[in-house]
Order: sequence, then structure tokens, then C-alpha cells
Amino acid sequence: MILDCGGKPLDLGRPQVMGILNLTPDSFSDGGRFTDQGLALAHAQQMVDDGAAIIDVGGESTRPGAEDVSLEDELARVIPVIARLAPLLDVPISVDTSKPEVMRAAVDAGAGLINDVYALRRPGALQTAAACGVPVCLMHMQGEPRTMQAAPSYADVVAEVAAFLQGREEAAVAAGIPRERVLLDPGFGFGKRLEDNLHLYAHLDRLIDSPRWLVGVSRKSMIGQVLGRTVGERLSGGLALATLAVQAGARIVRVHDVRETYDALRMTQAVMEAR
Ligand code: 7PJ
Repeated sequence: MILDCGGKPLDLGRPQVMGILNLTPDSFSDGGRFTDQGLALAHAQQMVDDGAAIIDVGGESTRPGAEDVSLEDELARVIPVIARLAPLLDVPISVDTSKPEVMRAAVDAGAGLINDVYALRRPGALQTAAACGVPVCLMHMQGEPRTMQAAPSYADVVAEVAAFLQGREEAAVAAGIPRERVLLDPGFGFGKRLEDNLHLYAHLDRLIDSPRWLVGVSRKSMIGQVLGRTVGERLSGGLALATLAVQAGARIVRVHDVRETYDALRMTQAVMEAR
């Protein structure tokens, strides 16, 4: 199954790595490192050389407690980088944004996928994403980044995430986005306690029912909470989770550490193919 991302292919027939290019000055794990444009371009190219099948460019921090970024700041951070990266890279670029104006400008600049942690719930986002004509990734989140970790609560986290994503998928389809261009993501760490994240992870195979699922856990606090490791010490935990996600059927794993994850997934895939 090949997903057409604005003219560039993303093969969902096997597990793929999405490399994170963070252009926010305040991201929790690599904030500020790539605010220089030259460094950002070089890092993106390095991630492709290391095996990334798609590069996710973001300029709006969604870490717990983060404040909203203005439209002007977000456009200024991501659009010039996307415009310079798109002709340079063979792989598609996705834009990590919730703002319709950023979606439109990013796709015009060459982005081939819209990755929205609000699952196109902002006013105008559904219509804009549909008009952009590229695939979308819809993520589950309880609450808003600024407050989402204050008091998350679920009766049945797996059922609630599934129902939410089903609803957003239908909304996307109703807006004119073909179902096969809709990716889904449980949204680990977004309005979820450690127990919610672990329960969701343990039952990922129940949630994942198509090749259209993406999982993002790279360096996240659920790893830190289990292992007692700082952000910079979470790679081993992340590789374990990447392997589990792919075994449960996820086809895209969103990570900072591309080379290591790419190897872990190739090894996992080799064993899965021998089944
Ligand atoms: C995710 C994301 C995720 C998708 C972020 C971080 C926080 N997009 N954007 N899924 N996380 N689709 O990288 O830890 O889990 S920002």
C-alpha cells in the first residue's frame, strides 16, 4: 500500500520511520537545536540518510504546559524550511500543525502530509486539509496541551481513543478526504497518565485495524516514568516501544533517533516476515 504524499510515495507495506524536525525554541527534548535554518536542513538530510521515509516539520510546541504559538511565528519557523527541504529530499515532508493557515502554506511550499495533534478540530481545519489534497494524520488528545496533563481520566482508554478516532476519521471523510489518506494515532502522552499510556500500549493490537496507524513515543515521559531516565537517556526504552508498536501493526513510528530506530524496525520486520 503506497500512500501518495503530494507526489512523493510513502510505502505503508512495511514499517517506516518518521524523523522529527523540531523548529520550536522550547520543545522538551531538542528545543532550540535546529532554529538555525542551515542546521535544520542538514539534520533533515541526515535523518533521510539514516533511513527516515518521511520528515515531520513542526514549529508549534505541544509539550505539556506549552503556550500557543502565534500564526506569524509558526509560519516564519516552518515555511522557509519546508520550501528549501521539499526540492532537496526524495521523501515526503509532513507538517506538524493545527492551524489551517499553516497547513495551506506548508502544502503550497511542498509538504505532502498534514500531521495534526488536534485531529482537524480547529475551525476551518477539516475544509483546509481536504482542499490541500494530501494525506492527514489524526491524533487523539484529551484536553489541550496547556492543561492536558492536569487531570486526565478515562473509564476505558482503548474504547475512548478508538471511538474518538473513528469519529474524526468519519468527519475527515465527510469533508472530502479519502479514507485511504487518513492516518490515525493514539496520541501517547496527550492527556494520558502513565497507566493510560501503558494500558493503551498493551492493547495496541486491538486498536490497530489497518496499515494506516502511526505511533509517537520517542523520548516521551512514559519512558522516563518507567525507567527513571532523563530525556537524553530514553533511547533504549524508545526502541523497545517502537518494536512493540510495529508488532502490533503500526506502520509509521515518529522518532528523534532515526538511525537506531530504523535498524530496530528492520530487524523486527525480518523476524515478522519469517513467520
Ligand atoms: C506527536 C506528534 C505524536 C503525532 C508530537 C513529542 C511531542 N504528532 N507531535 N503523534 N507528538 N502524530 O514529540 O513528544 O505522538 S509533539
